[in-house]
Amino acid sequence: MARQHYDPATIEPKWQAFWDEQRSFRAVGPGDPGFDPSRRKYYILDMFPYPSGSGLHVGHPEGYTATDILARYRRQRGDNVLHPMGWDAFGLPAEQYAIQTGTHPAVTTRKNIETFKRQIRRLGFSYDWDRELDTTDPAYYRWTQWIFTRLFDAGLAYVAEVPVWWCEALGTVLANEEVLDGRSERGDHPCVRRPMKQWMLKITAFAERLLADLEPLDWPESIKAMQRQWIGRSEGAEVDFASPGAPGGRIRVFTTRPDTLFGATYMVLAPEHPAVEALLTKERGAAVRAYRDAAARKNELERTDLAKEKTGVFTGSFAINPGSGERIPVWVADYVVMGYGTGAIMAVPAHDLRDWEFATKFDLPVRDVVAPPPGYVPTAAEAALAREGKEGRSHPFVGEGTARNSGEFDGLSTPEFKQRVTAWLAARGLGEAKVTYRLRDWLFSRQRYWGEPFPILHRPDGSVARVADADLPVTLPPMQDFQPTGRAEPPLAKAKAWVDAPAPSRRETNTMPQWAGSCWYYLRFLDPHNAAAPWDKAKERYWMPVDLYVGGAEHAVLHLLYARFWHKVLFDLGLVSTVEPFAKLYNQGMILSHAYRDARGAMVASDEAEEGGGGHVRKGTGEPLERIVAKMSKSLRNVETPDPVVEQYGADTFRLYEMFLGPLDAAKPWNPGDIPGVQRFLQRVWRLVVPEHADDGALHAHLGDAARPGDADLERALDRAIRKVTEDLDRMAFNTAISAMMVFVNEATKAGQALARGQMERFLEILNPFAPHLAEELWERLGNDPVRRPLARAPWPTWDASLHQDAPVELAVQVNGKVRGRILVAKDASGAAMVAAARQEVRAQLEGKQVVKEIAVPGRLVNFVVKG
Ligand code: ANZ
Repeated sequence: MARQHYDPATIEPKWQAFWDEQRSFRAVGPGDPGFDPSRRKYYILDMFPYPSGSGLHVGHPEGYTATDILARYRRQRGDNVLHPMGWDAFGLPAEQYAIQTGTHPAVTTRKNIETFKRQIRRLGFSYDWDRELDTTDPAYYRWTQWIFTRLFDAGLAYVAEVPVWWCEALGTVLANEEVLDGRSERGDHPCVRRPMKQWMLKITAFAERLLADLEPLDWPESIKAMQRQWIGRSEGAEVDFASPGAPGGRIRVFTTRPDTLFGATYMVLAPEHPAVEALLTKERGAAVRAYRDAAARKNELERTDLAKEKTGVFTGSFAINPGSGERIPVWVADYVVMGYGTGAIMAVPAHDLRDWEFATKFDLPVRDVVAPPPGYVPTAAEAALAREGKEGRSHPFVGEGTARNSGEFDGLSTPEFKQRVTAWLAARGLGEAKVTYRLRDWLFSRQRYWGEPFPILHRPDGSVARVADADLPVTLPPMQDFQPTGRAEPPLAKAKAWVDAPAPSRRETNTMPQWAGSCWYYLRFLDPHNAAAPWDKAKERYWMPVDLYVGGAEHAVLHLLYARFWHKVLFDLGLVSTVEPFAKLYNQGMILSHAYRDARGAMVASDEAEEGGGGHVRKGTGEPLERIVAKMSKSLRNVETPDPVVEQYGADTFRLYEMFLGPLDAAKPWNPGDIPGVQRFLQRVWRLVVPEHADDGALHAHLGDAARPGDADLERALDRAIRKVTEDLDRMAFNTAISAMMVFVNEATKAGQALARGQMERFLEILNPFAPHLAEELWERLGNDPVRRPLARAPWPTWDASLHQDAPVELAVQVNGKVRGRILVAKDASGAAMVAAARQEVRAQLEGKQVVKEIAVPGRLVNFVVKG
């Protein structure tokens, strides 16, 4: 007799083919045959990947496995699950690769998508592949362009000559969000500021809503904080200072501390401020112009960094402080930037660190106007700037306190003073309350080839118009030479026939940034084959918002802010029904790898090290190395990929191992040494059903009889496992759910013939989301017809509350607030368990209706709010 092994290499392809054939994971929405509105919808989305040339690394399937487990779990719970996958395939790497190798980016992209798809499919994820999309497909970007035309029509897309980040190495401009500390986020190349004509999107018009609407979202607090910080709301006032030489006779400043008005002893304009030219006097002219030219060569960070030595020049002109009535000098200095507030400040050296430093350097007067509260201790930054002898104070004070040296306002607290002085200025026509945001408009054009062309025409008279809907998409022209020109002129300018096709108008030759396609892909998934509209409105109303969005925290600002912005534009146009796209966001933690460090602390790539001398040593030299946990990177050659693991152990083991590494949101190292242990667990599950020596397809004899009752102890163990797995899935605690299943399998193995078939089936129902290939195989071997009774749709098992210590409690089950039944559940039943039991109870009343909300109040009631 043959030995019957657990053999993932035969089981896994078999079930993957079965799911494909059966279209087991097809999501059914309004308008589709078989749509059942009474089922609760669940839209669960992964951040779709950029299909890079190197294929999947083990970090990709971390989130995908988690969402797949939840998608499968929700299907078993009876939800109508939408779980799609696609490709974010425009962008720089494909283009750079194309330039290096001479292969067209369309070809590279197609190949990379194939690789990604093959790798992802091998892991058995339950995506609805009928909805697959690719942002570089003209049938997709037709609608990206269509949305752009809506932004254009709404006045939210405009061309401006703005100082932008130009990256010489990449040959393109970049958005603020793509430049960190003056270097490109991609490739870490130096960037410089220069004025260029660019397409901008008016995201600033949405600043307040982007901020306010964050609050109710179920998102990690850290991500919300980053978005808030990026939007950067500042409350303060704008104040006019009379200055005869300035245009209009006044200079307007923005300040967050109008209460320090009497302490403003000089003013500063940004070098690019339009009033500079009018203010400079004959004697000062040459010095000011020279200074302005030098400032243009620095970037914003270099200019505003507190640690940098302050520089500046006096214009020769003066202004009047509207509070103190004093005549104060007007300077130009590059620590004031043009893009923020009004580009001019009132300088209050006693209460602002930069002003203090500047005043110290140029020997400008300091006037102390805020008394610190009693017991106040200077901050480190304040103390660092200490200098004896000015007005009896030794350091600046930037906190809040009580006004002094401020005329009629003396004695007021900082917040009171702010209000009073703002009203006082407003009454005299000298200023007003003002809210300012750090957020800048979104620089939306790139001088690259591999992106969406703008649906824009330049007319002979110099005006711009958008391409008519009927003429979309504007497809990328096939080109051989798409090298960036290195000048402001984009590569598309070289496609002369394409540019001139709409003669006498000419096409816009910039392309959209990579973020464009990902701003709305979650909407296209709802209706991916619609050729008449980007999506059907009824489908959008049904599926949106995304119930759970899982991806890396690196998208805290860029993608998530841009997508929220577009969504709000679409909402205002009546094209979507929710104000926010993603109700719940979850960030998976980073999977780390290993690297080595030599005695001098230098990093050593993983393939240069080997085991030796009781530790690790450098190959060849034997020099001792320290093994450390490090991020996966090409340069350290420590990128772990799923393929070898799946090859050797199978997809189910891979999935389980990924989830067993630790909590989903934690950073954790990849330790392949632990993989065999995980596989042993699955082998034990196999053995519970399949005897070691038997004919092909044979079962343990004691599982043959479906009517045979199970052992009571085992029943309790199973109940505990079901309960724990259910509760853990509801809080996305996958690793502890796996532990609970391991505990049960140990018990079941020990119990031997006491395991009943019904018990094994219930166990397979909870194992299924985690290890679906193995679960399906055993489910079938137990005699279930996978077509007529598919495990993928088998109801999620409930546990018997009476087997637990606590006496069960009675809950009222309501439909739209009216009591329709009563159920018994365990005293500490989870919300999900209460709802599952309640649903059974009022099945009949829910039939044909759409449940829009479920309210579970422990110990009291479950209420279904239904429509229809
Ligand atoms: C007077 C003052 C007194 C200020 C004081 C601060 C403290 P946030 O909070 O980031 O909004 N400022 C305004 N426009 C600027 C510009 N274009 N470039 C550089 N600095 C600028 O910062 C607002 C404060 O930053 C403003 O309030 C202004 O200095 C400065 F005790 O005005 B303050």
